[in-house]
Amino acid sequence: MSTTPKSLAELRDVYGPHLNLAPPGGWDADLEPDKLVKTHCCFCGQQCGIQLKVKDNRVVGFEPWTEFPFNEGKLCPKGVKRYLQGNHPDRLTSALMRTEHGFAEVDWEAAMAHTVNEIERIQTQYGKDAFAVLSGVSLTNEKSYLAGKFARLGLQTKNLDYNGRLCMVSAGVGNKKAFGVDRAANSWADIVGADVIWVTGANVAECAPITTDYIWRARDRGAKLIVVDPRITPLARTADLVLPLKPGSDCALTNGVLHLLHKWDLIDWEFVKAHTTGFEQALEEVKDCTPEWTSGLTGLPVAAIEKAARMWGEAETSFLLHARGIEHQSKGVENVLGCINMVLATGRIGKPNCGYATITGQGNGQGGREHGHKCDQLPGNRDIENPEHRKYICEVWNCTDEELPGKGLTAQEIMNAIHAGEIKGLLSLCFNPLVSLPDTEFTRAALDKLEFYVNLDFFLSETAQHADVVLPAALHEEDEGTTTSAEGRVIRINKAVEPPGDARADWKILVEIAQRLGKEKWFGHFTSPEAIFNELRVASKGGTADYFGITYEKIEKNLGVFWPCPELDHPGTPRLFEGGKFFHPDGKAKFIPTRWRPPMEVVDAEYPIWLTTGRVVFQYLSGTQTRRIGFLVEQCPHPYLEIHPRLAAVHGIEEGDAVEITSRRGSLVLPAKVVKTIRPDTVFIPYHWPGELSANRLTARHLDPLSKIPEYKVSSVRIAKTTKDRFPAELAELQRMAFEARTDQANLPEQVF
Ligand SMILES: Nc1nc2c(c(=O)[nH]1)N[C@H]1C(S)=C(S)[C@@H](COP(=O)(O)OP(=O)(O)OC[C@H]3O[C@@H](n4cnc5c(=O)[nH]c(N)nc54)[C@H](O)[C@@H]3O)O[C@H]1N2
Ligand SMILES: Nc1nc2c(c(=O)[nH]1)N[C@H]1C(S)=C(S)[C@@H](COP(=O)(O)OP(=O)(O)OC[C@H]3O[C@@H](n4cnc5c(=O)[nH]c(N)nc54)[C@H](O)[C@@H]3O)O[C@H]1N2
Ligand code: SF4
Ligand SMILES: [Mo]
Repeated sequence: MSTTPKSLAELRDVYGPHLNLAPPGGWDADLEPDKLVKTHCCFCGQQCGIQLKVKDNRVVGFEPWTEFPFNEGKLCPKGVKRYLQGNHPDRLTSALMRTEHGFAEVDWEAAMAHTVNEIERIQTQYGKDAFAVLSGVSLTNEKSYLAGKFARLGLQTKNLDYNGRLCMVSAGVGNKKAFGVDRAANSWADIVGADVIWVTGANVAECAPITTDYIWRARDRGAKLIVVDPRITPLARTADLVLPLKPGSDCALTNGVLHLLHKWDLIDWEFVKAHTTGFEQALEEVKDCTPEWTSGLTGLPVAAIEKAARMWGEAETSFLLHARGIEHQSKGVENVLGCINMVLATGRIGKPNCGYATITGQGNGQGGREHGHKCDQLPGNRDIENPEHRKYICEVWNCTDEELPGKGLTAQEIMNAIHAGEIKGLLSLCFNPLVSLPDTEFTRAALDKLEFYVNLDFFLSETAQHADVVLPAALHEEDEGTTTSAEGRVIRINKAVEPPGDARADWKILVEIAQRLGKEKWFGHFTSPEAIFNELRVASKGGTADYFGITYEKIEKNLGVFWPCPELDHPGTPRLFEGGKFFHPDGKAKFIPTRWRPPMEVVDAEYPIWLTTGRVVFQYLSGTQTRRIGFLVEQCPHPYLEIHPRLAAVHGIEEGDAVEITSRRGSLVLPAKVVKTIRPDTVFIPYHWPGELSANRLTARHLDPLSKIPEYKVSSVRIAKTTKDRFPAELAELQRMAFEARTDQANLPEQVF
């Protein structure tokens, strides 16, 4: 309902007027802590174990937690500096309500009463489904589960979806189709013993830094590494074979490899016959996908394609890893299935040192996609349109089938419906769509059309600035619960400190709203995260993502439990599909034929350059958190245009020059970063910034038809050198902040020398 802040003073608000540079309390806080709390990093899906140092109800630092098996004490820079979010001067500590003059701090009661009135008004006037919920999977399992139940039974709207829709849904759809279950097939221990590791569309060293360690341990044993990416990422620089394909051509490559595996008879026929269906159809689809055909579409040399197929085909053991590079496409699902077909054809799954995984993104990217947080899903990865699944959940929830809404819209579709005026009200938590959805101007226009919008966050995100009510939520270390890591390991998040002021845990806020809406009978018993988890255990029982046998105590004792874990005395399942047993009713895995098709937007005379977007190691997602941490801002203060020297030369562009990048959606002016590690027909922009610096001003709302993921990884642009005075004001502001962080004058002890 608001407009974007424009003046520099207002911009400082967008970026946070402050950076946290020193530990809360100054450098003296290095003093002995009152306690150490064992928990996990709040950022990516690796979910590294960490111990937080707590003094006087403040997190003042960390110690490595070397016993935690996944990372054995190792952390990336974000994990090291995460503790600087607590006690940050920008922390929201009271509820905010929009007034004619901007936001005003209001007491909790006023914010709640207004929120509940508006929900009731909108739903009475326009129908239940006119109020939507958008959520996120930095939330624990408990909160994800609750968000699903809150939308379905608290608000009785079908329109609930989550930010995993921008992240892991292509893998989710592919995994369910092929295997009947959606989880990494293995714990990471199996990476270490593999002879060949195929990494595609994953910037492992920057986005899953601890996984690098597993891959290097394999290399130390002599394993070969193949990396597929239009950019030569830090991991690719250590690879045996790099395949820098054209953006959006992945399915052509996997089809080409399958063609060669068959031609050279590098197929595990025994496995294929005993444990899979559909191989003949998959082969039929690739019969014309010769190396020459593949080369034409991918831009890779025939010899490189043949070498890759041989390395993969002739290995005894192997592990295939992928992430958003292949999934963030309008063919995300096909790309995933193409990878799975390569794995199944060689039978290297469900055995020691053989496996397959998508590297999940957000902290709880795995658990958050299992327990009814998606528009088409019920807990335990059940299907909201399956009568048997609905019946079971109705029993657990004590509701009737009429009371349980059906399938709703996906995240981008919800935003489209808001834009079209069909959805009038929105509650969002843990989601910053103004930065993270494609086509920023469209999202901004949509948000401004909402009649009522309530946002739960601990910082005033760019999206929250468009809300009518902002409710202050709790930081990760201010609440407890569980998450599920990329490996499928369910782990414990422990509470270290109390939330400040009026801030409170998301689950408390959702339960309170539901109760005020008269839904006491469905939510009144949720008095702790453990109470929610215990209901989740029952609700997931018998589903593919079965958590019934997992308890808080068991997780603590075993340092995590892998699902499925159907009974209390079950040890958990680090490796799926052992003995070739898949989760489909016939016990077999399915080959799904994948037919090549081009991306939704291709280069042409007007927009002749491929654009791809992604991440850097020092920033996290929409940046709300990491853009406030001094050290991380110092390392990477603002976005840039990554461009090959040959393409730069054509346009007379040198390092640091201002470049205007234009797509069919909009344009940006960014400094050039001239690097040899990107295809000369492709440019890359990291997406962690808002406003005039947002990569998503350029990207399109093209979706994969099955997973509904946006095609962040492929669009087309034109570029032109321009003058530096056209850099957005934000850029100078961020450079100033980086300088401040570098010098850190304000926080240096008085006596430095
Ligand atoms: N530092 C950091 N770490 C993070 C995050 C973060 O924001 N910052 N976010 C977390 C989350 S939510 C996620 S989803 C993951 C994402 O982790 P990744 O998927 O590894 O990261 P991205 O940078 O999105 O994209 C990965 C790679 O895909 C490549 N790529 C682009 N187009 C194509 C293509 O057409 N084909 C192929 N094969 N590759 C292509 C890019 O060049 C890039 O190197 O990271 C998690 N970890
Ligand atoms: N161009 C481009 N766009 C992309 C991508 C890309 O590669 N390129 N990647 C996509 C991907 S993979 C992802 S995952 C999305 C991520 O997009 P978002 O989910 O929008 O990004 P986040 O930064 O995680 O936003 C979460 C917000 O919730 C807040 N938050 C964090 N934890 C909690 C919590 O526990 N409770 C509450 N109430 N709030 C919390 C944070 O402060 C932040 O404001 O972006 C997508 N957008
Ligand atoms: S790798 Fe991920 S979980 Fe581990 S410290 Fe870094 S951001 Fe945190
Ligand atoms: Mo993600």
